[in-house]
Amino acid sequence: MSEMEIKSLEERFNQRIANDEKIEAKDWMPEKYRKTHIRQISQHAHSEIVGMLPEGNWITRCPTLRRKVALLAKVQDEGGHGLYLYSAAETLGISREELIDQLLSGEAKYSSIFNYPALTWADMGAIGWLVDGAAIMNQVALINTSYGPYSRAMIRICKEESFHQRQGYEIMMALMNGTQEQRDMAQDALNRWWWPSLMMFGPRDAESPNTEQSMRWKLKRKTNDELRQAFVDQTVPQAELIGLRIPDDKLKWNEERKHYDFGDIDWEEFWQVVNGHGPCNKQRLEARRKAHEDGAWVRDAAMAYAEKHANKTYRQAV
Ligand code: BYC
Repeated sequence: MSEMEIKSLEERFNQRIANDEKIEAKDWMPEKYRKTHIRQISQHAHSEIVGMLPEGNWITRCPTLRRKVALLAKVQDEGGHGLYLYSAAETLGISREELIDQLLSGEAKYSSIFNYPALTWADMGAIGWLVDGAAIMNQVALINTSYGPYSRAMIRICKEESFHQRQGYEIMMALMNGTQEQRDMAQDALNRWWWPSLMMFGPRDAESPNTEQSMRWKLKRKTNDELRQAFVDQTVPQAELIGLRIPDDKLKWNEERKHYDFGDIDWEEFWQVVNGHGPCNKQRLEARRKAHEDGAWVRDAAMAYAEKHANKTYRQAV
C-alpha cells in the first residue's frame, strides 16, 4: 500500500473515532491501535481469570448454603467474563493459545489486586464491594470504548459486576450488624483491601505512559485519576452508612472541589506487585499453570471431537 493510501485510511479512521463510530474487527485500523487493544483486552481477560482464585479459595468455607450458591455463581461469572474478553481479543488476530502462553509465561500483566491473599470470610465482602466496585467504575466507562467487540462485552460484564458489588456490600452489612468480632473482621478486611483497590486504577495520570494515546483513540474514556476519584467519592458514604472507617487519616471532603481529598498511595508497593513481587504473584501463576496442565486432556478431547465432526461434515458435503 502506498504512503498516500495509508494516510487516507488513517484520516478516515480518525474521522470515525471523532464521530464516535465503533471500529469493528474487519475495519482498517492502525497497527498500534490493534496492539494496544490486544494488550488492554487480554490483561483484562487475564485479570478476570486470575481473579477467580482468591474467592474460589473460599467456596468450601462459606458460612451458609445461600452464601455458597452466591459465591459459586459469582466466581463462575468471572470465568465467563474472561471468556468473552479472550474472544474479543481474538477478533484482533491473536490466538487464544498465544494469549494464554503470555499469561502463563509471566509476559502479560493482570490486575495487581489479585496478588493479595483472601484471609477471612469478610474478605469475600470486601472483594465484592471494593474490587468489583472499582472494576465497574472502570468498566462502565469502557462501554463507550471505540472498539465494538470490547464495548459490547462490557455491557453484560457490567450488569453482572454490579450484582457482585451488591452481594459483597451485603456481606459487609451483615457482618456490621453482627457481633463485635464480626465487625472487627469487616473493618480488618477494609483496612487490607482499601489501598490495593485504589491501586487497581493504575499509576497517576502524570506517570501513565498509555493514557494519553488511549484517550485519543477513545479506548479509555476516563483517565486513571478521574476513575480513582469517582471510586473514592462513591465508596466513602457507603462505608460510613454501615459504620466502617476508611483507613486514611487524610481523607476529607473538599467543599470547593466537591470531591474527597485522600492520602498518598504507596506507589512503590504498587510497582513491586505489578512487577511480580506481591504477596501472592508466585502462587497465582502456579495455580493457573497447574489448571492449564490438568485441563490438557479436555482441550485434546474437544479438538479431536471438533476435527472428527469437521471431517464428517466435509465427507457429507462432497
Ligand atoms: N495492575 O499507562 P497505564 C474484575 C500497568 S477484573 C497491573 O496507566 P493503561 C474482577 C499497565 O498495564 C477486571 N498492571 O496503562 C475479577 C501498563 O503496563 P504495560 C480488572 C497495571 O493500560 C474477579 C503500566 O502499568 N479490570 O473485575 O492505559 C473478581 C502503565 O499503566 C495496573 C481491568 O482490567 C494494575 N492495577 O491503564 C473481582 C480494566 N495498572 O501494559 C473482580 C481494564 C496499570 O504498558 N484495564 N498497570 O506493560 C484498564 O482499564 C487499563 O488497562 C488500566 C491501566 C487502567 C488497568
